[in-house]
Amino acid sequence: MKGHAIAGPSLALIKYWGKKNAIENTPATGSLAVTLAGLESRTEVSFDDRDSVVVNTEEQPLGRFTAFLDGLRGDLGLVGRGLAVVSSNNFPTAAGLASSSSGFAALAGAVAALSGVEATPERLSALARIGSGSATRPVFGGFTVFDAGALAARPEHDQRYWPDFRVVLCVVREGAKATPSRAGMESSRQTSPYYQPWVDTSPALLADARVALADRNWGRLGPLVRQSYLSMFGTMFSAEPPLIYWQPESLALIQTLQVLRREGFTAWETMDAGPQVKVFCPADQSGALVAELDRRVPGLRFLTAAPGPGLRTWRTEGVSP
Ligand code: 2P0
Repeated sequence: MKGHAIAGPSLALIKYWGKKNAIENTPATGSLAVTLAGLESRTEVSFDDRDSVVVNTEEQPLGRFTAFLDGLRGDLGLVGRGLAVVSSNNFPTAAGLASSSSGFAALAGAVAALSGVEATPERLSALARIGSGSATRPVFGGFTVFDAGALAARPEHDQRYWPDFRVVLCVVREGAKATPSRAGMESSRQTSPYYQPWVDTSPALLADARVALADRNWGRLGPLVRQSYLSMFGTMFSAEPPLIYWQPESLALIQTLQVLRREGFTAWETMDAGPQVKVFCPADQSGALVAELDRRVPGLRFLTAAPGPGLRTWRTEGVSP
């Protein structure tokens, strides 16, 4: 018997950075995100004598996974059962393309499917949270909100809500990042003088962005998206030691996008805990935008994604130990 799940990465327009409660893994700042289509974490889980986790054909140290698997077992009636996890991503892993959001959502979904428990999306979202805060969000498709202090994310608008919405992912570096988000946000919290102002200003950003999204208003949403990521990076740059995920091409893209906006493009970038730049734009501009970015900042790989579906899970029967 196997449990299976597919999840897309959750890309935040308004960012989660910092924890309200590190044990419960609840966020200090509410986030608003879009689940992406076409980029996928696929996970299958079966019972085994011991736990094992393979990601993209490489066996992983269990460190980060043990507490998560224990949490899933406790909630889903699987205490004492070993779990063999095999997962793969069809996009760069641990590089700031939100692979932990899709990976942990898919893992929660696959274990739930294996258990046979009919878990609601809200319960799956809360389970995914123990793996990664951002993994609460892609349990739902389309646009999602994960409020400060919340145990689960909630759906805001479904996948079909804004058919004109695209994300151009500019892949600056393919390798894994040096500092995982969890360590980075904790360092910001402990050492940055701008961390508390970041937390204090984030509710208004989230509220305003939800209104702009409800109006499908690029002109209002774009500056809020920019404010959120640059404020988040303010806490990273001012941490001790400073946390600098940007690469020269990241800055070149940010500056090029300022020029392209002046030239008439509706395109607003964001970044996460990595060097990649993600650009939100209307569908009919995405092709020309990629062509201009490629011309002005050559040598990068570009992926374009629309809002995608939420977590899909199923179970297959077969020999089970
Ligand atoms: C986000 N990020 O809202 C923000 C923006 C990265 C930058 O959520 O400690 O991997 O596992 O809860 O979810 C990445 O943080 O951190 C993240 P943990 P997570 O998408």
